[in-house]
Amino acid sequence: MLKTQTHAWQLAVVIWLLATSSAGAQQLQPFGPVDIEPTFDLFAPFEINTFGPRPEPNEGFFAVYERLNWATTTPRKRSIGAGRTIGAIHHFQDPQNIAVFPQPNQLDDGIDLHVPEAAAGWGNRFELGYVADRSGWIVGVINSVRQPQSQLFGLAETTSPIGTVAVTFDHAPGLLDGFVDLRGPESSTVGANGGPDQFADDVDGDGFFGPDGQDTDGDGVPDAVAPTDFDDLVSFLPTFDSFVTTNQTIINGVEVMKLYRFRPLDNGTFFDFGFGARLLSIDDTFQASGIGGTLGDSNWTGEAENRIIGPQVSLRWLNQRKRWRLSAEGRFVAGYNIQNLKVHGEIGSQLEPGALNRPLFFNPTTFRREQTDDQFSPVAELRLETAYAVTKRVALRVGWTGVFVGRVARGSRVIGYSLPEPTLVTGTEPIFTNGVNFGIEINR
Ligand SMILES: [Ca+2]
Ligand SMILES: [Ca+2]
Ligand SMILES: [Ca+2]
Repeated sequence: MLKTQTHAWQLAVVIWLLATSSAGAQQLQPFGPVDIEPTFDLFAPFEINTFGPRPEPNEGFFAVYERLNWATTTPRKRSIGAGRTIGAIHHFQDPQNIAVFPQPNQLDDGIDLHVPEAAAGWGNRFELGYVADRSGWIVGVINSVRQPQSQLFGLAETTSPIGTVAVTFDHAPGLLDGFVDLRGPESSTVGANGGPDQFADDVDGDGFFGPDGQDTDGDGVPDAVAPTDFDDLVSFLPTFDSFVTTNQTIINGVEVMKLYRFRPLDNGTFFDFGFGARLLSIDDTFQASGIGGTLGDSNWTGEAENRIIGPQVSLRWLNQRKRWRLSAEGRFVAGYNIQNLKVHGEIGSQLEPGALNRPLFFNPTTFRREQTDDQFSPVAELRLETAYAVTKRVALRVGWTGVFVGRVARGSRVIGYSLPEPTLVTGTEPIFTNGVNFGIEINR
């Protein structure tokens, strides 16, 4: 993105230099001779012409700087595994802290469905250009509208040895099976009040304790070597003690347009028509990180870079009433979206195969997948603004901007929730970003 911004600035500076170089303007002006001189009367008083024809709108070089505060729609939620019966839910509800044994349970929802709500982010918008003899050029740059937002699930201090926050992953049967240790005898010296005793629990009650032997004297503690009792295996859920998700959307853009200004109407109304090209960049990143539980520690990231480029047309309506000016402007881009998609992370970095309360055969797994995809992504933008002329050349501006973009890839949606390795899935959705802008304009 830095490269795009740098190019945009270089382009803007070159155009500015070409236009302001009085010696070179006549020869180097690529779009026909423009016989205008730079204006320096920034502080000339605003003139209200009450006689004769209305003054023409400002011509010459202009510059606009605005702060943006925009919010972008949250990625759509997905129904992964909803209603599917997998694994087991476990909990310590009993006041004596006696484990309730895992039972197959209906899982209606998963953490992967919960992308943090959208938050407004700050950014900048710059516009440079000129209008002379009712035609001109404009270069616009949108710079880093960042919208980070995170959400924490679960408790930092948990009472369950097998996690408190479940994430719905698809996986082969048996992948998450393991021996559980949630209880021990009352006499246990390790676990208090019948809690975990570091021997696998005898889930099926036949006196054999998973891999830990047989209880021959009935005291609830295995005391003799015996073959592993695989009937004591349970299916764990993918769980963590605590879990954090973060979503960030960064928007950048640059546009270059040729402007034509229609002859003003008598009531102070005039129209600008523009056509040119636009590059809009939407980088969306979703990160998830889980600690503890049956799959600790795990993290995975979905990144979706959207580079939308295409021809742009614009139409701007303005109405000037003394010092106040109202304007409405629509822009449309027939955009081609080149998407760069990535999924990467690590699952179960703390896993030790064979450990109690963990999947028996699951090893720590790292993964990385990348893919590109192309889409047609139309962009429609609407700006509503009002400006107040402080002097003849300087005005303060406030307004609203809404941008609709079709077929955008989102970071949270490229992640395919399967184990042992998450996959990459393609898919797009429209997004809408909007918010306020305010700033200063010089000779616009
Ligand atoms: Ca036990
Ligand atoms: Ca058993
Ligand atoms: Ca015993």
